[in-house]
Amino acid sequence: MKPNVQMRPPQRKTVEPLIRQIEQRLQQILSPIDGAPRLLGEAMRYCVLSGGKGRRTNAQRPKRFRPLLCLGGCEAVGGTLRRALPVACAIELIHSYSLVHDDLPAMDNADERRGRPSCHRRFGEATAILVGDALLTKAFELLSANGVANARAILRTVGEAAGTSGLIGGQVLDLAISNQQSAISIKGLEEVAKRKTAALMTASVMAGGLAGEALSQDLTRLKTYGLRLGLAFQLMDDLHDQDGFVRAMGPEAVRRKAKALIDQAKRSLDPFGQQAGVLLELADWLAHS
Ligand code: GRG
Repeated sequence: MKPNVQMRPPQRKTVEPLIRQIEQRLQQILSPIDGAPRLLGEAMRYCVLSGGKGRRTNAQRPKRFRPLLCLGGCEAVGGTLRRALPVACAIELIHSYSLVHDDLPAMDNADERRGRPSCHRRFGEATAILVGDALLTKAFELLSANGVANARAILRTVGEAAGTSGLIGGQVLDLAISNQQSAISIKGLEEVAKRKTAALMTASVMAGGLAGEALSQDLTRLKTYGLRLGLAFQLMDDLHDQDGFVRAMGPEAVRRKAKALIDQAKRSLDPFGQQAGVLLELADWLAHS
């Protein structure tokens, strides 16, 4: 059984006000939800929002890591954070959908998520499937709304990361690997991590850059940062869970690899100077999580 040790949410000073803004905007987006039957709205809010009833500790609250990456990407290129906020929240809805579906009996069959009953345990399986569908759909509605700069490029970037070459493809590979009897290769683990974890994180930071009207060379830098940080995130997550890479490589090698990737991710931000403050802070948080 996996130990229930989770990474704590980032709490440093620059990031805290951003988390508050993300929480407020998610509240606005999800209450009320146009046309949603009462039960569907309630279940969507239960899965996404931090507050409400439940026995969550601070460490079990959603970290909002992907929306923070998005706001950080926008800040790095000198964009206005306000313009990236709907994009950041849309990506958090996609992340939340993937967790709801990942917990389903046909996938990970998890009874708990973030310290309280998973969506299907609380609302039933059919509702949980529809909650995931509704969150994913809502995200694309937000991304295509008026006022989002570079909306077409953002839609494509996020769509690719959520789809067959990203989250969904990664989940299918992961399920296939879990069904094999043989030991998992490090290469196989990396392929899954790139798709399941790094793809949406990379898209988050790039979408922030696009919302901030980044130049193409800056987008390439953000992409490099996202890929490195995303892989490091999975390594750190596995260290907490003593799973995946830790079983294949051992904890010390995993820690060394994560540290090297985080250092490389930070170096790819050098050209942004102090404007990359949030992205640097997120990298430091991950290194010490
Ligand atoms: C069902 C399409 C589909 C995809 C599922 C996200 C996912 C793919 C599976 C969840 C299991 C897992 C270990 C994924 C790797 C990414 C990861 C570490 C997710 C957890 O993200 P955190 O730590 O969660 O940011 P919070 O709760 O803070 O939002």
